[in-house]
Amino acid sequence: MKVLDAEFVKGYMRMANDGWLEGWHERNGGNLSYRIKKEEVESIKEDLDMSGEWREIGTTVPKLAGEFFLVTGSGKYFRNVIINPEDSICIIEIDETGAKYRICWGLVNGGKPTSELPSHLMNHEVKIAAKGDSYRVIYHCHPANTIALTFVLPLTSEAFTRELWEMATECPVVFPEGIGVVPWMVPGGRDIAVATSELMKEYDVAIWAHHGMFAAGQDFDLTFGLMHTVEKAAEILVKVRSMQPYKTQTIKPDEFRQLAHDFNVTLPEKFLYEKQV
Ligand code: 2HA
Ligand code: ZN
Repeated sequence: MKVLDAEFVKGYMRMANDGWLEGWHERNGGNLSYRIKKEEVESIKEDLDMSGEWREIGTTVPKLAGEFFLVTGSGKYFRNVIINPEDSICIIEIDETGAKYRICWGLVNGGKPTSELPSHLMNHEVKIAAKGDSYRVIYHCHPANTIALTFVLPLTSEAFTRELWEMATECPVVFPEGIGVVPWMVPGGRDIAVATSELMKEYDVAIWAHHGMFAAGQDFDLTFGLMHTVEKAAEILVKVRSMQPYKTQTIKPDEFRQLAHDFNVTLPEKFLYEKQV
């Protein structure tokens, strides 16, 4: 089968375009990676070129040896993915040491995978260790409301989790583990990848202060839905704070405990501290 006829490629392109339509991908902002299933790789093998040269990833991901990923290209625009996928995205294979990759399809006009490849691959590796084989998608975007909050909330997991949980009753059910926060760091390298993947051991969402957000999930719907839920909660908080500095009422710690009980999720007590509304 041709790569562009595969269902997972269609799902990937739809998600990329949905992110563009949300306004989360100005210029070349953001990147998306999908860890391709073994049977999906088999189904498109005839369309892959296995003669590309091996290049350094910039970090090592030994648990991903031999895996294939569909990823956005560095400097490519999300708005172009749906109209010119062969130019905008690529399939890469990781070598047996986990230190190198080669391009097997796509980027027909040259280029390389996303500048955030170390973060994507280290996040995938951490998710395999934490969740087994189920997590497949890592998504990075630049959603304005979440970024705006990184200028006013303390840059802690406790502050972001609790404030965003309060903004919509579905939030603690959608991300019961909470949200990680990475302080401002230079993007694109191993250091920010290490910091992000450390948080991904515990959380499915990591916010990059003054930059954007990473989300991890089992499939395109869950990962996009998670990003959408967090950013919508951030939008509500921005609106609330624009009206007045403090809330008049909110969801209280005991109400979260009641919600956790009824929805059968565990909400860590560290997020249920006493505070001013
Ligand atoms: O431009 O979002 O973090 C791609 C990015 C880098
Ligand atoms: Zn970015």
